[in-house]
Amino acid sequence: MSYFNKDIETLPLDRLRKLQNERLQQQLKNVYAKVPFYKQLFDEKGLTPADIKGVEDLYKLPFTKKSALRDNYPFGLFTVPVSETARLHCSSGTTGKPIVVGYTKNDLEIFSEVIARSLTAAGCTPGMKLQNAYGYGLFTGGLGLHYGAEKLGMTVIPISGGGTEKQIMLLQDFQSEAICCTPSYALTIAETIERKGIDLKSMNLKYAILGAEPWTESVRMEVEAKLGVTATNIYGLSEIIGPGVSQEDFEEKGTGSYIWEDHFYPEIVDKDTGEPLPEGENGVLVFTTLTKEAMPMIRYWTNDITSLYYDKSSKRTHVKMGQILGRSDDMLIIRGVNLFHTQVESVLENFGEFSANYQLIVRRSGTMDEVEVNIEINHDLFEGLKREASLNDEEVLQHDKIQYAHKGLGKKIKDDIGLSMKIHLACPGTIPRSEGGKLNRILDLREK
Ligand code: DLL
Repeated sequence: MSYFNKDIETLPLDRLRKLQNERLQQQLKNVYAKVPFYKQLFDEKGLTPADIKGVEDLYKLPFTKKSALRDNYPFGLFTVPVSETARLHCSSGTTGKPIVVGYTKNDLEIFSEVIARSLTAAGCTPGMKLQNAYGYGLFTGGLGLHYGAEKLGMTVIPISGGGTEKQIMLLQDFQSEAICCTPSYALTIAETIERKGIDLKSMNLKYAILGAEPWTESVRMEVEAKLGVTATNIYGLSEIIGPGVSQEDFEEKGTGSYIWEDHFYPEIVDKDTGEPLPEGENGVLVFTTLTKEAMPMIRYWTNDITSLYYDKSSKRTHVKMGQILGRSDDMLIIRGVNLFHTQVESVLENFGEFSANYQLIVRRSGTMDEVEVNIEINHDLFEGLKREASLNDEEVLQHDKIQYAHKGLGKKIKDDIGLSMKIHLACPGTIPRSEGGKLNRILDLREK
């Protein structure tokens, strides 16, 4: 196992807790003194920072939600004058104004440190070239990965998202060993390489660091096979720091991502009651930043649904989180059934006849909500059937083999998820792809 900061990454749990508690007390004193929003939260509960002795007392404090950032737009949650910040980033809100986050020089140091740890866990080493295909600009992905990779000693290729042909050209010409981008964009690049018949031997890619949107094992398998890489998950959110809040280790793929908890203390709580949930249970992920200076967050309600657990078999002591199952706010409720699009993705994993590209379209018909799964046929199967039986596109869609899988998929969705969904089969390459940014898998056409 490789570390960027072995002492901290393997710190025994009792010492990690002690460090967290010291940092938490300092942090709470700071926000109480400097941010009226937080002082009010404490006052309303009749609490002072001295009442929170350590992380085990955090449950006494209320949550901070995204609305707090909106209400205090743009700089109302900062502990320092804007002139003392070194950088500002934004994340798109669901409506209206963006969410603004600020960093002091020290915050940027920590940002780079957690990214350097993450890239090391992903398999990267100093001297490797990282093609950074996360968007540069207000989004935290581009610059976040950029400075962290430099801190690790990598050579960064700041290509940003999009421009797939150029991405592929540089992968070949520069022989980049690692790429970072959204999983859906990695699929776009992989499919383009396949379509153009480019030999993977002309490239030197070994690692892909994918995040910023939910993805599943089937996407991992497809990206790994088509790009010849080991793909790991990077997670984060602007409000907490950006990417690098947690990262999967490439030697422990599929067992969860380490949360760098000396900086970000996580909790899992019930999405309805807010009560803390035990290790292993799914609920809303909540973070308290322990070291952030410019814009600390206390019990920030991420809306992301996952679980936490300590992997006793690992040398790293920090807690692991599972894949993000979805967001509590983009969770669909269809005829009373809670639905995350990743549930449909998990069913699709069983059907090699289809590609990993799909979209869920939600419509209201009378008083009933209906979900349609728009799914592409696997490219090789499609072309194979076309060639073998000299069929046109429409005839391939009607082919027995495809119709059989179509019925099977409908039944398995009904059995596994408890909902009947309409399935619409599409030709390869016809469902929208990521152009470098996040991909929205759900098209909700219901009137709000
Ligand atoms: O997406 C930061 C980031 C950049 C993470 C690059 C990873 C790589 P925001 O734009 O603020 O920040 O969006 C944060 O994206 O609350 C999750 O819902 C989702 N998200 C981020 N990473 C993952 C992931 C960046 N690995 C929101 N898996 C978060 C699932 C993710 N969802």
